[in-house]
Amino acid sequence: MRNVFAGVAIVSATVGAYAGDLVMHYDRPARYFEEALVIGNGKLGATVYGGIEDDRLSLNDITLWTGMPEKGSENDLSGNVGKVRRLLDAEDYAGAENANKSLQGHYSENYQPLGNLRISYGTSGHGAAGGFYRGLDISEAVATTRSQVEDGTAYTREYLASSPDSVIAIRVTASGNRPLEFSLGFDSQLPHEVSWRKGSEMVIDGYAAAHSYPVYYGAVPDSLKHEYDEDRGIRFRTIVGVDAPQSRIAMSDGRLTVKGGLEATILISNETSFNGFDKDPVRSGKDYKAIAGRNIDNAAAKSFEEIRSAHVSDYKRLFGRVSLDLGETDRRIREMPTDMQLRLYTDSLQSNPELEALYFQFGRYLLISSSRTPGVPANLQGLWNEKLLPPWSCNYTTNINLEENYWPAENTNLPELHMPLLDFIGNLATNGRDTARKFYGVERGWCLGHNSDIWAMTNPVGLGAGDPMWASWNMGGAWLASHIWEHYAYTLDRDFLARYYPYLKGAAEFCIDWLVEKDGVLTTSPGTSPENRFLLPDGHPVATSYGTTSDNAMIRQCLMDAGAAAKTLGVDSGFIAEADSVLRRLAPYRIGKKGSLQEWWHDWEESEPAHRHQSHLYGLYPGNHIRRDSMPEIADACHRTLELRGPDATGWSTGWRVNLYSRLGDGEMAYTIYRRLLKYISPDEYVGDDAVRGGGTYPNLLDAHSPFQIDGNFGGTAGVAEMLVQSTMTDIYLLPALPAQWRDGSVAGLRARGGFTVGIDWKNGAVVSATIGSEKGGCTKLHFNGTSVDIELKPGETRRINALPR
Ligand code: FUC
Repeated sequence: MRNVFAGVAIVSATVGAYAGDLVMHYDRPARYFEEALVIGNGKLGATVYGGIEDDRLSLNDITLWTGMPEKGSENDLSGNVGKVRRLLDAEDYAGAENANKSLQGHYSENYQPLGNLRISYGTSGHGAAGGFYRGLDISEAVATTRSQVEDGTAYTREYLASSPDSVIAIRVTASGNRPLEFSLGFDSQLPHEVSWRKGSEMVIDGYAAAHSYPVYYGAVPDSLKHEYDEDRGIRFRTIVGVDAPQSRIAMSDGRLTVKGGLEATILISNETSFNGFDKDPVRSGKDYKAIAGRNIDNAAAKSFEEIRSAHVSDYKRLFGRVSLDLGETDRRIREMPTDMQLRLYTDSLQSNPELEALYFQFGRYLLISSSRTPGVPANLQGLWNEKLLPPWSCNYTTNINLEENYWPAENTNLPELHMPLLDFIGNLATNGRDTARKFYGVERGWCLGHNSDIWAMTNPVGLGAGDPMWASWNMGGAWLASHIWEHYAYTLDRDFLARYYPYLKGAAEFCIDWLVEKDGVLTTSPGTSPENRFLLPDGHPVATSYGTTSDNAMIRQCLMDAGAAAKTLGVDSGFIAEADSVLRRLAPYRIGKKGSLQEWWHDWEESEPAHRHQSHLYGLYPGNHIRRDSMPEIADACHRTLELRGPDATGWSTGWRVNLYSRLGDGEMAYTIYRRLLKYISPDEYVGDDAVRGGGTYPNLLDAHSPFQIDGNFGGTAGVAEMLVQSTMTDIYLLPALPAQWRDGSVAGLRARGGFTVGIDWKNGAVVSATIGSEKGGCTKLHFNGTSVDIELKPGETRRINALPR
């Protein structure tokens, strides 16, 4: 890796490298995944390497998973709950920890890579004589590679993933005298066959395993972790076609070659047979071959320009709703490649407000690119995965990661992109009834463990040997169901609430029936505090206990949200009364001997005081029942918890902490932690002495857990919005956690609870003017510059409020 400081002067002299503040740009092709640029239409996606002679797009379809629909648990294990509870009553925590493993079922399935499109320009002279450029313009969702050869010919490639046309389109152009010459090949780690269609289209038919195990499951060697079966599992068809009117196109040895002409368009379509979480993908699968064919035929009937312009306007309709200006970056810095900017930003105290705003907007770009498939939310890597055995199966982890993906959906004005998750909750609510009964003996409602997959698996994992600190947790339903109320709170969409309320109520009913009475209050038994452990007096670490603060917090929020939903809809008065009475009896928060929020029933020492999870702070964020105004001591204890956890964590944890500090009104710490999230991290396979590891941000601005997980990107984006606007159903707070570093700025298009859209212009840290709009009309109290104003808007009204000079 080059020394970035030495590179500053040289790079700033590169003409035209800077192309606007919403462009990521680089001066060389990607060598590693963590340098490559991701594009996606919410279903089909690619990681683009932009190689000069050999280009690679690693392809994904968000519906390509191993496995088959859930069959539910064969055994009823709920009889084991009593034993764990008895051991806990006897304070035999080590015994309870062991017994807790008897409440575990199978693991989730794995998300699979589709394959690679390899574009080989060979010796045809695409090699750069200088001026290599690789970039991703997130204001349009188009990636570009440009290179030049000696005779002045410039080659440009544009890559996009179109939602309106359901294809990936690549345009390759030569401007000069030297015509194009390249060949295309496809490879995949999945079983597949290549055939030809319509003379010059490459067709790849393949399938995923009917079952697989996670990479970390030691009982089965990696080579046996995938069970392939020609007659079971999700099928796919990929079609690659080229439109190059002035060229000769030929097929040989499984490759397409294109020679002559100055312009070519490559189209890729893909469809899988996945037809819903409960449908057999073979016997009741989608007509995937016909769909893949139709999509490429329709796109091939259009010019690249038509596909591009439909894509850009569709994308901008979503992306363009929010603008953010945090100030200007020094010209010499912003002309540097994005990875070098990130490194400089990490290694010095250099300010780079455009990079900070770019990271915020990149999270919105990623949500638009990965969350547009009904019932299939963005997974642990959004949708970009190259591995057959990806870290944590690239699945849905519900003790933080899946939910964090959706934190920016409402406040950064992308509510329709929340729907894949909200529909997925419906699938979980269906399967989770069986889990509630067979694992926990609870007859009402539904529940979910800490993992799920495209089949909406709900059981706790571990096969009887999983460590309870992560495997034995059943609050996934309670946590996820609060997203239903949040979507309503921001949109005031009553029809939505009426349709999804049963899932929220079902999650709450499970919680009510799972509670036990302990020392006169209600709490859970057994419970864990993801994924931390406490130390027994003999120093032994254990996770299984009764009465964990995070269980109580999630149940509290779930019952509050379910009650609010029932009241809004004017239904279920009996349930409202039941939820209210449980809320009154729920175990209260406690402050421990260190002044922090107590994580467990007893004030035990944590086995990892700097643990990445901080689930006991759930009520502060993403929940909203710990508030500085109504619970000041508890809020202070949350602050103390964060101080004790320290500044270093994984990407997602760091993103979470930005939001937590924002809720505490501590803009300086929120900003410090945001900078920490933007810490430069080297690609995982880079092995130089100067490699930087840990949680932060890779050169391509994807989040480093590490390895890559997308949740930190989304947490960071939500966190910036949270620093600028906070809201309840009755109040909106402007600039509640503005750091001194963002002295002057403006934001437009953020959303607030109560159905409002908010814009702010600020100077010297104070609001100069605010714009507040409402589609449905409503009242709120606007708090800014130490004062507050009551606002009432008619449907469709937007009002501008000028602040009096302070
Ligand atoms: C939880 C976290 C890990 C990781 C995994 C996907 O188990 O504790 O750090 O993010 O999910």
